[in-house]
Order: sequence, then structure tokens, then C-alpha cells
Amino acid sequence: MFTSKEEFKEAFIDKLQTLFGQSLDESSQTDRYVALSALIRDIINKRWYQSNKQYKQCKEKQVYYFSMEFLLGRLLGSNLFNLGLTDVCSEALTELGIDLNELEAVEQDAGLGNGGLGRLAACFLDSLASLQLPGHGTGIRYRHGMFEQKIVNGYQIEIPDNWLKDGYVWETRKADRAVTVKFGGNVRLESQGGRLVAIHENYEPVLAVPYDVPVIGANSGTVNTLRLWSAETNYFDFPSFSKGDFLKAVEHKYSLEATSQILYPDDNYPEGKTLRLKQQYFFVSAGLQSIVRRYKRTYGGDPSVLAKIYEKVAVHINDTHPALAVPELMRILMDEEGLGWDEAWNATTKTISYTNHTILPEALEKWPVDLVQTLLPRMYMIIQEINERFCAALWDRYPGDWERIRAMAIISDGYVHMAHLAVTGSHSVNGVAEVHSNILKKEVMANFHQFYPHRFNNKTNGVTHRRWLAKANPGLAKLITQAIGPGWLAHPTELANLHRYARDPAFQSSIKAVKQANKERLAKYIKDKMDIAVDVDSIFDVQAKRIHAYKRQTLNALHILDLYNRLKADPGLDITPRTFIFGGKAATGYYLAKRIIKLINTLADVINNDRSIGGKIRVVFLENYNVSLAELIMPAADVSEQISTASREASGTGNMKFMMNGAVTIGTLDGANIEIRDEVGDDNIVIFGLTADEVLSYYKHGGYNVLDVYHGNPRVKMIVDQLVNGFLPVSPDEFDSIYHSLMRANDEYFVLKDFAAYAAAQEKIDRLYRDQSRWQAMAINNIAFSGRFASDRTVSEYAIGIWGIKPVIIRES
Ligand code: 26W
Repeated sequence: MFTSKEEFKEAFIDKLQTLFGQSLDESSQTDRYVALSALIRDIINKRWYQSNKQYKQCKEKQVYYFSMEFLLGRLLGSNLFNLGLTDVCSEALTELGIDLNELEAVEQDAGLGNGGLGRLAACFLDSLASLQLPGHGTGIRYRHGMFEQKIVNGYQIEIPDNWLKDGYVWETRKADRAVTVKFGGNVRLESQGGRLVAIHENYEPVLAVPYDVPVIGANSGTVNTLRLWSAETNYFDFPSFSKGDFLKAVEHKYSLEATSQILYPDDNYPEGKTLRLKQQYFFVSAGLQSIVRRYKRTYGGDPSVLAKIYEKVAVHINDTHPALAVPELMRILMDEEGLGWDEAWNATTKTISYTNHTILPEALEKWPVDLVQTLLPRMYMIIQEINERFCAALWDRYPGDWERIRAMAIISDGYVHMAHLAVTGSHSVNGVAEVHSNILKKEVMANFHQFYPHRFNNKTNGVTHRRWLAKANPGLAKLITQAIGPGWLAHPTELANLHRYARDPAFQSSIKAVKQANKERLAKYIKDKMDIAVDVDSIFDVQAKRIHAYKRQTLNALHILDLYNRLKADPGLDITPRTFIFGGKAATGYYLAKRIIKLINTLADVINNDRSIGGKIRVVFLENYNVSLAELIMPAADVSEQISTASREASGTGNMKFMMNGAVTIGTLDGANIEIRDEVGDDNIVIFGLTADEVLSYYKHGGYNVLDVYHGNPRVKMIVDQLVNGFLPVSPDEFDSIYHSLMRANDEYFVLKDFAAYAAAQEKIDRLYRDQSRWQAMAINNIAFSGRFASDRTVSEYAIGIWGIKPVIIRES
């Protein structure tokens, strides 16, 4: 490792020469980025080797986190940080006339995820390695990750993401570890030596090739592995080729390799496409095959040894997307390893655990029976058997209760219900915030909770404070360390010691100065990118997340429209200047979400260009919200908008990132907002709106009529009418879909019902901000009490409560 700047400079220049045959002066930024990455990969690889070796020797249990998505963002900066090399590296580079931040910006974001669920997986990997826990990721190496969003004339345009175009410095292709995944064909059962054996024939083989990405622990020798699978094939259609039909010759190859080509850009908005099911089985099968292979190498391949795989291996499924892990592990244990059903079932359920991330009914996955049957015939047979045994057990417990059994069945109404499969086939089911876990137990999965009461538990989400505080906000990190020492980096709950400084005027002004610098940094970005000048003395009020009806960007937008109306009516209206900042992508097929983007941009157009309101409010929609942009935005926010319809947001994790950076939350009692309030207290958060119980009761029993609000509140009537009466400079039907979602669909997400409470909460924010000493105290308390929301805490809870794994200390050699 590098102990001095001199040593580092020398090694860096040497790397440039050996890689590119170039001197420093001749090198491009990209060359320098590649050289720097290669340099630290050398360090990482040694530790990686040590970690793998010691994992093999110590024979401790390991966890594999299966997820369709890992939203990693950039890795150079976080790897340097975790290696403890940020300072030496940045100082050495400065002496060479190179800005480390600029080199970091060369890296393409690995956008292999949609939003919350994918970023959570990435935070968990960081925490696993930093807690020295043997835990690895299993996922898909998408050729194209989350699309790049452009805003053209106010509309979202999707550009394919091409993150691999210059190669990816962090991955290593492991061709010798490839496995075959079988699709289609038919399965017959044959009796061999008194045993029924399943024979899969006429299938289409797809080669799964792993690409390993090292996951570096902070201040630990641990380097874990994120194994991403890529679909490739050795198959080449020579007969077509030699007949001169070149197109046909390559077509088949491309169709097989299509499996890992694209990430479905749908978040909580399913598109039941065959290719998606194919992706799910592809990585689940490849991942489990490679785990079982390694297990056999270490512990032996006797069936009696495999029957105890759960003693050494835990498999966690991130939502139901990898739920085929249940039948696939059954298949491997039975068809390939010769276990009987009961032994295989015992091993499978003790190995697998499941997290639910959403209760939106439309996002609960189900696959048509005939699709599963044709694409995955052996999976379907096993699922059928699981279903039959499960229904028989239900019948024993609830004889004659057909309705309940139908509602709980894994296969019903022509669909395979993935959540039912996941609950039945695992030993633990958790939600991601207290309120969410309770709703699972009491409402959405009440039947299952009654049947399996001990399976259900809560693990409130967290985010890595290393990336989201220490790295994204170095100014703040420095200030914190000056005040309370560096212990918070390893033990984030020590941040609570900051509470003592909440009322300290000197500390308050330092906090304010850091925030101001971060706001200026963001303002510069906005100016450069969009040519909008924002007022850095205004309140930066931010809503950054996927665009979705339940997240209620519409509520925010309508409130802005109302505020504009009031300013127009009374230009002297005394409000604190505010900049409303939005960021987020809409699923490609989600029409309403796309119109919400257009609405925000239309408001921006009207308001930012209306001189009569004296620049008191401005609206900015930031293009292409992604991990790197989030790292710029979170530190600059004064206000964090967490305004989902209560009960609909399982947890939220952006809320935690904002809090860590000293933003004050305006939010509903939903997801982890509730726990944030519990930590900071009512004085340090602004809560409004319906509670989850109230919302659930309306959903169940009715009793809300949007017309009552519309006719009862003239301000509401005005803004709703303005969507469709020509007030906005767009074609008259532009916002029909938004209008109808409110009026015709009876405001499914209670936007108008909560409007008055939200407007009042916004006025409260305005008042609080005027009292700067009060406001800074709130900001400091938010930082101080954010320790609970570090993913280190979350991951320790999973490790102890679900996976049964413990730390392995990696020695240097
Ligand atoms: C099948 C389409 C689809 C795709 C993604 C359905 C559902 C999903 C994810 C489960 C959606 C998701 O990311 N959920 C979010 O998970 C976060 C991490 O737990 C939570 O903080 C968010 O509240 C939840 O919306």
C-alpha cells in the first residue's frame, strides 16, 4: 500500500507507461483514469485473493445476495475511500497537476438498477464488506443499464445506456467458471433404479459467463465478490453460414445472447415480458449452480452433505424477482445431486430468505402458467408439486376453507404468484420499514402470517454513510470529525454526539457554510447544464426519486402552481425564496408519469420566465437523475420531499440520504419517514397528511369523494382546473391524464385530500427557515440522528437475525 505521496506518484507514472507506453504529458484523462484504476486494482486483487483463500479455509457460512439489480454508480472514488487512499491519492495527483474529481468523473455510472431496490443492494454490498462479513452479490451483467434520460421540449426521451463502450475496469471475466442454463424443451420422468429421474430434452442451452467485480470493505482486508452473469453462446449456425444465409447464421446467436442485453426500466410498474422471466431464471440458475459447485468442492458431494447446505450457505432473494431460486435449488438438489423431495425441501427452505419491497398490488409479480410451462418446463413441474403439497397442508389446517386456500395458492387463476412461492419456500420474510412490515403482516400477507407467524420480521433499510455522507459531502464529514472525532465512520450511531452542538452558534455557522458551498456547487451544475440561474440564498427544496403516481410529484407540482397563483394575485406575498428541484425517471411505458414530467417542465417554463414574481420561486427539473447526480444533489438540499401516499412507500432510502446531509424532511407518515421522526423528534421534521391506517381504511371501506375537496377548497379547484383550461401554454389535452387521475379516478393517491395539509406544512417550512438558528439546529439534529439509517446497522441485523453469518477477519497473507 502507498504510505507516501512520492511512492504513489511514481507508481502512477509507471502504470501510465506500462499500460499505454505514454508519459504523463501525453496521456488523456481516460488514460489516467484507467491507469489509476489499474493501480488500485493491483492492491485490491491481492486482498481479493487473500479473502477468497481464507473464506475457503475457515469454512464459515457465506451469504449470497441475489438481486436483478445492483445500482453501483461509480466505483473509483468509493474504492479509494474504502482503501483509505483518498487523501494520499488526491494530494499526489494534485502535485502532478491532476484533479482526482475529474478523473472520477471519467467513469461511467454502472446503472444496473432502477432505483431504491437496486441501490439498496449496492449499499448492502458495501456494508457487508466493511463489516468483514462473507457476503457476495449475484446478478446480471446488463449490456445496457438504466436508460439515459434527456428532456426535450419538456418531455422525457430515453437514450440507450452504453456503459461498457470503453470497457469496465472493475470486472474480471471468468470464462472457466461458465455454466449452462437450459430453456424450453420438454421433461420426461423415467424410473431408474427405483427412483424417478427427470430428463430434460430438446432444450436451448445458454452459456452463462460470470464477470466478477471486487467489493472492497472500508478499513478491512475484506474483498467480497459481486458476480454478474452474462449470456453468451458458443453456438454458431454453420449450416446456414455455409449456405450463404449469413443473417440467419448470426440471428440465433443474438437471440440467445439477448437475455442479458437490457435492464427493464420499470420500477414498481411491471411489464410481463417473456424476456424478463428468462433473465430471472438465467441468473438464478447460473448463480445457484456455481454456489453448489463451490460448496461441493469445499465440503464434498455426498447427498447427505448437500442436505446440510444451509449450514454453510444462505441465499437471500431481493424481492420476488429471483424467487425461482426456490424451485431451482430443489431441481439441483434432486435432479443433479440425488436428494429426495423432503430432504431437498428442508435444505431449500432453510437456505433461502426473502425481502418484500413493495405492496403496490400491480407490482406483485405473477407469471402466466403457460409461459412458465413452455419456457421453464422443469421449474413448472416443481412449482406444481410445491403448490400441491402446500395446498394440502393448508387443507389440513383450514379444512373446507376453499376461499382462503385459493387466495394463498402459488398457482391460481392461470398464474404463478411469485410472492406466494417466495414466502412458502423460505425461512424468513421481511419488510423494509416497521410500518411496511406491519402492513405485510396485517393486510397484504395476513393469511401467510397466520400460517407462518415466525417467518415474518422487519429490517428497516439503511444506506451506506460512507458513500452518502463521507464521500459525497467531504466538507460536512470534516466538520463532523472535528467536532466529535472520527469514530462515527466506523460506528455511525456516534453521530448522536453532534446533538450537543445543535445550538452552538459557531458550529451552526460552519454547518451553514458547508451547505452553502454545496448549494453553489449544484447551482453551478444547473447553470452549466441548463442555463438556469438559481438563487443560492433560496431554500433548495428537492424531490429526487422515480416518477410514480404514489410518490406524488403531482402534489409537489400542484402546490407550486398554487404558490404561483398566490404570488400573481399578491406580488408582495411574503415568502422565503425557494428553488424547487426535481429529478427522476419515468418507466418507458408509464404514460401518466411521463405527463407529470411534462407538467413540472411546463411549470418551470412559465414560472422561471415570469418576471412579475421577482424570482421568488424557481423550478428546475434535473435531467438524468442517477447515482452520481444524487451524490451532487443530496448534500445541497435544505428540504427533502418525502410525500408518498401513506402506506404506499415501503421504506424509501432517499429520505435517509437527505437526512444524513442535514436536509429537513417534509413528509407523510409513510415508510421509514416514521422512524426518522422517531429518531429526530417532532421538532426536527415536518409531518403532514393522512396516516397509513386512514388510507388503508379508505381503500377498504371507501368514504372519500374527491369532489368534496374540489368544491370545498377554491385554491384546489383553481389548480385542478388550470390543468385543462388553457392556463398552461400547452395543447389543451396535454394534462388530461393527470386531470382524470384526480377527478375521474377519484384521486386514487389522495393528492387533493392531502393538499391543504401539505400547503400548511410548506408554510411551516418557510417560517422555520426564517429562524436560521432554529433551522441549523434542525439540520444538525437530522445529521446527528441519522446513524440508525446506516446500512451497517441494517446488514448486521440481517447477518444475525436471518443469515446466521459472522465476521471473518482477513489477514494480509
Ligand atoms: C416487476 C416490476 C417491479 C420492478 C421493481 C416491481 C417492483 C420493483 C421494486 C421492488 C421496486 C422498488 O425498488 N421498491 C423500493 O424498494 C426500496 C428498497 O427497499 C424501498 O425503499 C422503496 O420504498 C420501494 O419502493
